[in-house]
Amino acid sequence: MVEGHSRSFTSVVEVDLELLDEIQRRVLWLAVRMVDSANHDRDAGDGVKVGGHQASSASLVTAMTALWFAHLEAQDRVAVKPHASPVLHAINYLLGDLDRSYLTRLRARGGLQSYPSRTKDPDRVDFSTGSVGLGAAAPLFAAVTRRYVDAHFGPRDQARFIALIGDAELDEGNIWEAIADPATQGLGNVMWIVDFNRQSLDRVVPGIRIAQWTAQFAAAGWHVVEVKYGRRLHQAFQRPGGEALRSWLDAMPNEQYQSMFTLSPADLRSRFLDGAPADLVAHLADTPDDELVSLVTDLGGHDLAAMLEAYAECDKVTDRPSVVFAYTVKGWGLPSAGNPRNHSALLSTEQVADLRTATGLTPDDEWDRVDPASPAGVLTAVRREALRRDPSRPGLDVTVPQSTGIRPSKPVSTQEAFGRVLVDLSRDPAVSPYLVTTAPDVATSTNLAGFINRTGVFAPEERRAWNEDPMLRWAEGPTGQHIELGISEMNLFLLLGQLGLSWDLSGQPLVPVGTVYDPFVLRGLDAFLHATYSGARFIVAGTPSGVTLAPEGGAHQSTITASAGLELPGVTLMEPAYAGALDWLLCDAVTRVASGPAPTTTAGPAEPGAFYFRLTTRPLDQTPFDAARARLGDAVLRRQVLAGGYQLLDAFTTHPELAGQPDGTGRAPEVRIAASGAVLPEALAAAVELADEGIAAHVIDITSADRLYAAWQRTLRQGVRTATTPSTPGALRAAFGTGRAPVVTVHDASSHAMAWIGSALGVPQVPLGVDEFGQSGSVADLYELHDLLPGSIVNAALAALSI
Ligand SMILES: Cc1ncc(C[n+]2csc(CCOP(=O)(O)OP(=O)(O)O)c2C)c(N)n1
Ligand SMILES: [Mg+2]
Repeated sequence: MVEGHSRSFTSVVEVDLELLDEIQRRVLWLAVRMVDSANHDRDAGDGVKVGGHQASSASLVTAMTALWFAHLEAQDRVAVKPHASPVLHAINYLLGDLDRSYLTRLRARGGLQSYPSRTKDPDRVDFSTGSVGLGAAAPLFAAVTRRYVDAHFGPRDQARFIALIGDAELDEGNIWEAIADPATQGLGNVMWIVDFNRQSLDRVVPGIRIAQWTAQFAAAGWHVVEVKYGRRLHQAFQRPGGEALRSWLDAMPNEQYQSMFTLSPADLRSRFLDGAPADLVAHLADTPDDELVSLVTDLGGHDLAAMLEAYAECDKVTDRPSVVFAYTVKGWGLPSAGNPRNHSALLSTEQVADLRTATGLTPDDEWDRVDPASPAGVLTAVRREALRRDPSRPGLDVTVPQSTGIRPSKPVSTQEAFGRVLVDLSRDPAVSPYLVTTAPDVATSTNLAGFINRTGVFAPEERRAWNEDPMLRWAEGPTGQHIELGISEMNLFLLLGQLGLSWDLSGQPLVPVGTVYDPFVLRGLDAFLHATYSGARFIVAGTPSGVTLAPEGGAHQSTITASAGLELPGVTLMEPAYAGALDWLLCDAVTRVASGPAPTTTAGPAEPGAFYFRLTTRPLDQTPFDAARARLGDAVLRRQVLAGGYQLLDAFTTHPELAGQPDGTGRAPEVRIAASGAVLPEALAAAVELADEGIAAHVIDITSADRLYAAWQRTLRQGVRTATTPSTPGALRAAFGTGRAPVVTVHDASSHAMAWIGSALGVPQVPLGVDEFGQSGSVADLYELHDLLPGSIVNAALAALSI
């Protein structure tokens, strides 16, 4: 089959293996029947196949039964590969953590999710999985988080962070990015268990890859264990002539080995011995066909003792993470075992009936838990107690200031203001201990240096600084509050996601803040999604963004990130232009992250998830914001900034002559220019030009298109659901007023991101934005290329007035 070192089974396992075997048969049955029921007992009537993965589930039954019924402790956290979710639910059910009614509601609305979900499943799920590769890496970053939490807040009860992953998940690059990063080194409480069934979705994984993979793990500093053969094969190897059997098996390619599973016992013999040396053929001549089948398919991943021994061996290695390659059979114990087409194959009703009978069940008791009075029932009760956990507190009891009072007198960029506000918050003794920043090698270029100078860089042990840099004190040690990552945006979002779940997975809420070059948010987008789908709470600054990063050219200019931030569920996109607005928004986001999901703060009900600040390095004159502050007052302005937008410039205040007579005669035509972020100066300049042409142009600063859109959607949905006329949401009315003037939107991002505002207000709109790749140049060059200069905004306003 495949080369590599296999293990011996001499150590004593203090568990009753027969009991465990009885339980694993029940787990297999429940997992298979759950999928069967979802497909055959329910009819949604929509013609869409329900699906499910019986074979992928079966291959992890042994590993998972061994874990939950003989290895895990209450504090341990486990990620389960997406397609084994029925196994997890079956185990949770047997342990009393899931009501029986859910067993027939796999993949049904409000029922069990097809893939483990922290936020949507009713039972205990430590990590959401689904997009392969991410579930594997999540516990690794949860362990990074635990190491940080222990260093800063004192050690908690020890926990192991475990991932059960499919072998084809190792094709995902994020796996290798995760294990290569120095931040994940040395974590002895991490164990990955690879379900090494040598099959992916489409095929038998070609060739022999185990040697390459084990070498890659070892090179990254991991402890590698292979659980290759089961007890019967090991015994056979010990007998005279056994070495030939072992060499033959070790050398056999995956494809040949896998092809045996679908054959009759007699055919299997000839396939197995096809080309074999004469002494091996003779050696096996006396072994009956049936016995030969069970012998050559006896893999270690289905040997409970071998798996438990491997787990124990990993526990002994405390200075680095461990990976266990468990050789398994996809479809173990099922008629579809090893079949290359078994990934989504479902057992027939007859095959399910046979499995039911073989498990010792009838249709009357098929969904029952094990008899509590039986030895298996007693073991189950013991394990239920052993795994009981107290609920964690989701939020911090701290008062975060509403503002740091930043009032720059000179032009300043939002990126610089972000750095200054963070430094200020790090001086606040109530908030500071919980702030933790991270960046993928862009900490200094995204203005985190000030924070790092104050708090230091996190390292498990004190490290000597070899370079004394007067600008950046890169002091590394256990008290540092910045976690530096290599250039992997996947790792950034994976870490932010786990820092943002620290309240649950490490019993300590944190306020995580990440920074990333905005164009490369897309590089980590799937991990961003995974984090927010998992319910993580954090702040991320994408900076610099847009074509305003003019000299850097098209490869560094982000255009679709605003849309991504706006559309991602669980993420609130914010794009302020002025330092004062950024200060309020950032303090508010810190408050919301700190408070946890419960609505306990003065900031009102907490929004779910993450807060994404899209920032720039373009210094902006702050006087227009100061004028709006003077006009509206701090309280009103703050409320509107937080709600998503405010009127930055009222044309009738700056140009009273345009307002005409008190009776309305002589009033100038009106237009509203709504801009977000770096382009506000152009919007203001266009308003001046329009005033010269006798047009009253009001300027609205959109601080969060996302919040305005969400407010609009809420009123729309309410109208749709109750068949009533939707009202204009308060936040939009506050920013835009009640007039009917047309709108021009201006955004250093795809024009599409704010193209809905006209609809929301029921008025004509011309959306300006960046819909092509940019190139190098000055800001003015790029704004000219993409029609963002005042002249283009003026023309857009005239066009809007003529629609
Ligand atoms: C990122 C991503 N790409 C593709 C898929 C679709 N997919 C689901 S399982 C699978 C194959 C997984 O094979 P393996 O990890 O070996 O799991 P097995 O079913 O063999 O246990 C694929 C391609 C996915 N879920 N996520
Ligand atoms: Mg596989």
